[in-house]
Amino acid sequence: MESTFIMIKPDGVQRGLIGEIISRFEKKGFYLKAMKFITVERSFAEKHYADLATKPFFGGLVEYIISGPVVAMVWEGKDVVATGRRIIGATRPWEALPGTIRGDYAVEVGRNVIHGSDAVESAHKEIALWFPEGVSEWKSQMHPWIYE
Ligand code: DAT
Ligand code: MG
Repeated sequence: MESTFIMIKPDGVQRGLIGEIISRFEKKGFYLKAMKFITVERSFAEKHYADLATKPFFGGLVEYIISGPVVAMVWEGKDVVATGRRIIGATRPWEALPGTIRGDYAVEVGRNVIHGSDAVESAHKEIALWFPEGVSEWKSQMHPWIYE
């Protein structure tokens, strides 16, 4: 089983989309392994987006991420990294299909509601950054009804 890092960005929190977003991952059959409601500092946001530090939009991206509380989560499941990205939809909301989170709830690339790790390796890095204390070991009783 794989884990991914998912974050509801400040616009998603402000717009009251927390429940809807969590519900989509839950109903799919993924397991919530860790969650925190947190406003991060500039240096932390810069570390999270370090790979994008040279991009022209980096400053605005960091301002946006630190502008209010976010919901940071770890979700576990089969192929959850790639499937999570499909649930989220394309980075640019006008390219995100209806039925995806960004396709349904976002308009602008700089207000695209949610983050999800883009690969297993980045998921490991992001989970370690956001949850240095570790995640829950719980196992869902639903498991045999979702996985063969
Ligand atoms: P994703 O969040 O889909 O993994 P990314 O890692 O390429 O996309 O970029 C991180 C975030 O940066 C993205 O969610 C929104 C913002 N961003 C990306 N490209 C942008 C652009 N051309 N202009 C403004 N913001 C951008
Ligand atoms: Mg990314």
